[in-house]
Amino acid sequence: MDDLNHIDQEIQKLMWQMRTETLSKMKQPFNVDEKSGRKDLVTTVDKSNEKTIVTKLRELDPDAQILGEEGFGDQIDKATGRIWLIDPIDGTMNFVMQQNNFAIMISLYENGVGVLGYIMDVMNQKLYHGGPNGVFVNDEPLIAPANLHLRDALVGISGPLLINDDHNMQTIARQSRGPRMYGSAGIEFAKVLTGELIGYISYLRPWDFAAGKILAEALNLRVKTIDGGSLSMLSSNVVLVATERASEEIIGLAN
Ligand code: 2AM
Ligand code: CA
Repeated sequence: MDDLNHIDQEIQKLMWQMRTETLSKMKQPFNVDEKSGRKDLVTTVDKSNEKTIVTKLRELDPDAQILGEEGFGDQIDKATGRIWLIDPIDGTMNFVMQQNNFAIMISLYENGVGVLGYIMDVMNQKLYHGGPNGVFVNDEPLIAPANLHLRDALVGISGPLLINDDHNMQTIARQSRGPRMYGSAGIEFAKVLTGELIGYISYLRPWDFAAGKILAEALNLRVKTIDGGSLSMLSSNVVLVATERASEEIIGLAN
């Protein structure tokens, strides 16, 4: 394998290339299919993005395994060794309905430990990237957000969790300064990294939270399941990312 710094530079370039390609494909007609139902979409752009990313990762890191949402990577049953996770469009519903508020995400884990994470906010032209040694937005270093209490800040909560009041989400929303809902895990993780949100709670699959978890933990944020446990990297979890104080408060209210 090439050294990590070289890989990091190459993936940053790839993320900007994927942004350009996604913008140009978005302006042309593309097909939209339903996966599990009318609220779970996939487009030809999701699929072609994933194919391009898988091809590049195979070239850069041939011995690693790849877990991609649309299935162009490998079948993975153990979180050991080097694993790349890909979400080729995160917030596909927003991509289709709004042409805004969606992300492209890639991350690298080694034996379950986060190494590199990338979240591209396509429409705002912002690449959140880094690893345990530091987090950047484009070329600017990010500093850890203030360790605020839930009552002093806005909290991101996914639509289904809040509507159904799962894990007392309506109480949690009421105790904050207000809930917000953006419909893309990548965009919401980015808002927690910058301190716009004190936290974010959603039912997520591994590629939805993998990149955000690496960047958040590097900024001293807590990333856990809603009952305070550690996340499984190979299955869905109700994920809570938040400041240390808000994380304790939210876990207390949710259980
Ligand atoms: P996706 O667009 O990559 O599928 C929407 O609330 C956010 O939650 C998006 O980041 C979406 O990712 C993610 N998500 C995870 N599980 C989902 C599910 N079962 N249905 C819809 N969105 C889901
Ligand atoms: Ca996706």
